[in-house]
Amino acid sequence: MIEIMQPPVEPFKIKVVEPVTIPSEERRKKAIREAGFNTFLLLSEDVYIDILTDSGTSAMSDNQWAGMMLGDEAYAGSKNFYNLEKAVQDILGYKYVVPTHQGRAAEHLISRYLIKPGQIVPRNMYFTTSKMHVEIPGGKMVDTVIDEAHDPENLHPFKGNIDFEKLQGYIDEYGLDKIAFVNVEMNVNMAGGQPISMENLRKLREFCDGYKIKVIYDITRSSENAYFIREREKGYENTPIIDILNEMMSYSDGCIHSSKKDCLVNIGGFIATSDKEIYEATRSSVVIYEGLHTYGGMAGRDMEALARGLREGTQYEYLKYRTNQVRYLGELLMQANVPVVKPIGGHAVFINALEFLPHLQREQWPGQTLSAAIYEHSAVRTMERGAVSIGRDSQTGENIFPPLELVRLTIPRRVYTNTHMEYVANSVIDLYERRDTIPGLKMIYEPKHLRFFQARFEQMTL
Ligand code: PM9
Repeated sequence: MIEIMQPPVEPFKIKVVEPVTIPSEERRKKAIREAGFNTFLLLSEDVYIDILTDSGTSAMSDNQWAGMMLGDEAYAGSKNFYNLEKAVQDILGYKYVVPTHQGRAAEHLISRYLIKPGQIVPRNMYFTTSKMHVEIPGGKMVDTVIDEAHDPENLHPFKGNIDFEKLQGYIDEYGLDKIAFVNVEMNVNMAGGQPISMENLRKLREFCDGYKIKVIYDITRSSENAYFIREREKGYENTPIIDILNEMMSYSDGCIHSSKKDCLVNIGGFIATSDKEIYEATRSSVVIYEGLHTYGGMAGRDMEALARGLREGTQYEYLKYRTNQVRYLGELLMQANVPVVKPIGGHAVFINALEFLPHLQREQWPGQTLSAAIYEHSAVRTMERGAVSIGRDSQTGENIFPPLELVRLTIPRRVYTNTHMEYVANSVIDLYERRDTIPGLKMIYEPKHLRFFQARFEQMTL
């Protein structure tokens, strides 16, 4: 029997509220069919609790909103850019910042510069947009995460770690000149929000120095990763989060950031580096695709909110509450034996759809099916993270069926109360009790890129 923690105490009070209602059963049934059983195609007003994503869905603080009023909307040289640059230097230790409107724009600029056709990018598990931006310039993403990350039951404390034998294997197989760079994600999203250890990052730096390979991070969820390092890695128990972040970043050549997650803002992203060549190349291309290098697609006010959110999102008490709220939901589900990825990650609870719906074939899209069923049952919007998300093999065109076929219950930051978490848990547990009545889906429309966003499905008969 799992012992459930006390619900975590919020380190804030609520100043503004947004009314939400539970749509009727009849409306939910209609809405999910109109959306082709794809939760991305639901209207927000048809959703009661929106745990589709933690991206751009945070509640900002009064300090961030105050910063919005100080937006300097000058085309060039906005003072908010310099505040952002200073925050990146203080919190992450990089010298240079190239702002972008969000994470995938940063991925685009880095990939254009560093990847040549035929090259590979080893990474500790793929992410959807990251993989796409490796493939567009003619590259291929290959997986170097440890095997434990592919096993939902394995309790390894750092399931985001890189397996150096796998990495060496790719160098031997493809040759050194075919490695564009090594890409490292913090708190690996598709593995369940699982951290990478400082020891692993340090070793990777040494390994890559030996071959003169560049190391580029995806630091989208690095503050949550830093919190787990402090909680789980020997020697860091009393280290301030900012010091942990500075050390983590010191082992890289640069990074991309989707600031819509850890930085508690609704829009924003950047590239940061201390390498002058990477800086100059991406600063030069940002003006083609995003905007001038002192705004890169963001308004001045958005850069100010981001500069403040980057600092706020590293506060220890906040990170403790944040990760514990996710854990609380996970423990409520585990207590009722709902199969979830363990240990519970930083930003989301991931349900193992293969275990939840064992009567479905992989071609019946168990993750997609479960995500649609949760919505229909309770107006809770979640997201499939399995075969629909990974898409097809770019060379053979065949569907890929990854070991992890998951549904992600992604918790926006500072938005939902612990009672909301209990509503979500009770709804999922109720559905689990009658799981064998849920029929699978058939894909009837598949867009060319990132199909999970727009694909449509039809319900099959049981
Ligand atoms: N992540 C998420 O919900 C939003 C888009 S996919 C549904 O998890 C990583 C690790 C991400 C990420 C976005 C991006 C792209 C890069 N790396 O969404 O373009 O989790 O800001 O960032 C999403 P943007």
